[in-house]
Amino acid sequence: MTAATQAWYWIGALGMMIGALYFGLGAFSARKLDDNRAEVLYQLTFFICIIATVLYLALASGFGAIDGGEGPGTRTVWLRYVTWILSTPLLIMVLTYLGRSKFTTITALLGSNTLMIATGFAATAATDSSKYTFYLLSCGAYAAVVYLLVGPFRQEAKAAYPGKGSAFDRLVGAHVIVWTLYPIVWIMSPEGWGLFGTTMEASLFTILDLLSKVGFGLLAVATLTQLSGNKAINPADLGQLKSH
Ligand code: RET
Repeated sequence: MTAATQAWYWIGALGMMIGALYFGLGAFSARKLDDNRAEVLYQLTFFICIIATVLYLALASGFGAIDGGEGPGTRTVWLRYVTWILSTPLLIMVLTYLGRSKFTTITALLGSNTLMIATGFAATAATDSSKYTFYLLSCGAYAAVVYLLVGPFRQEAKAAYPGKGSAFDRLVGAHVIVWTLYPIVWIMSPEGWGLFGTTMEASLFTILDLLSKVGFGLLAVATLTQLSGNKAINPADLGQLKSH
């Protein structure tokens, strides 16, 4: 591991720690205010960040990677797959909780996501050309994740929050843009074609992880405030008012 790669891992650990602290405090204050929905989101984002903090500390300490040099397909940062398999389902919980998704949408998302990380790990671990078969399988599973978010997830969220659907367009948009960059970085990195080196790979994945965990967590909390803050007048409530 180069000193620059290690520096990026420290940046990751620090960023995740700040995120964990912020979301952890948020969970406490939401509990005090008896704001159950906010507490759920803060709890999930807290755990996402605290898990990542510990794993970035492990990476910075030199654990979790098998370094075969700079050539294409020679480096395996297997600990990343441990962090991803733990954090991505929690991120999906954040989204589907916010969007009041159907259970079948949640299970399909969780299943496709796990398949994506499992085949992605096989792609990283493989040293012959089967690497690219696994990579394509992983991309297929990711396409299912995108389909479920853009289709059923958005539809259900918009039905649950009439007139406020644009908040979910923004949320899904941010999510899809950041997640799509992962396979692009992977194929260009030493895990794939080796178009750039391990330091660049470490920096790009660290930035993407900070965006998808801390950045997305902040966006999710802001979306909840927007959805519950400026409440639209509920016709049913009006009926009740009249009858008083
Ligand atoms: C891999 C390589 C194989 C093809 C695909 C990939 C996608 C990975 C993704 C990871 C997202 C991780 C996140 C972590 C944040 O905590 C495994 C790189 C499709 C989308 C969001």
